[in-house]
Amino acid sequence: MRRLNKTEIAKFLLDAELERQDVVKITANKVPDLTVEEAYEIQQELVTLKLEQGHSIVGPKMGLTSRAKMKQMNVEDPIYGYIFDNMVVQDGTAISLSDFIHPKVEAEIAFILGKDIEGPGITGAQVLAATEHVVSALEIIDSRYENFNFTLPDVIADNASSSKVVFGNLIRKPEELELDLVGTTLTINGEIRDLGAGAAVVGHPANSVAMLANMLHRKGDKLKDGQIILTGGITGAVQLSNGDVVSAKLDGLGEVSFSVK
Ligand code: OOG
Ligand code: MG
Repeated sequence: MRRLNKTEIAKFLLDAELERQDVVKITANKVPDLTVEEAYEIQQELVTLKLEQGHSIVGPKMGLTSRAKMKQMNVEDPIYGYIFDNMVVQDGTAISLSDFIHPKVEAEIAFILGKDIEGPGITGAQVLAATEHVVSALEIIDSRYENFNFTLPDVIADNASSSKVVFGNLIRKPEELELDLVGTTLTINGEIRDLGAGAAVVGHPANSVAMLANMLHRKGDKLKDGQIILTGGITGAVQLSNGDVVSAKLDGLGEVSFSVK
């Protein structure tokens, strides 16, 4: 029998995050045949450890939902992870590079739910009916693995590289917009580094939330009223450097920004 201590691996990844020290991916030597299911169990241990440290969940997030992201990371399936309250950075403020290992930024659309959503069989239309508001977001991801090099189970265990998130302050009703047609630019120091539209995210960002509800159902969980859900990068992720001024503009959802010091 192979040995798999899920709590030990969760602690290993949490330590890497707290110490800002990258580590070799789990599948390189610890558990070469780690399955997706086991990886979500490690993620659950990591979530429990964070809750025990007094942090609370803002909402689950989806990742690897666009072609741009799947191609960039060489991984084919969408995944989920969790955003915690201590990961939220105020719009327009500065982050410090010393708080990260090798951060990257991506532009996303976030959904704020007005009702619980419980799978299976949830559709994008049902998600839109249960969504109170949508906002723009910049997600800062910071894989705990060397060079952002991972397999699907590795990145799942690592809470989908979650690190920080900045939400825009223009709050809109989902029915006021065609979310698949929301044009998006990601600008760093005045230069557009990537662009896209909402449809890059599994055809429509609401489909991403529907997928999430259906994935959570497999572990007997659901999306909850009041949660804020990141639907996944519309753009590829761009490496951050000291002095960067980062902003994303999303048509109808305004601008969201931060700087790096
Ligand atoms: C995994 C996180 C992916 C997204 O929006 O696609 C993600 C990674 O690329 O390190 O947050
Ligand atoms: Mg993301």
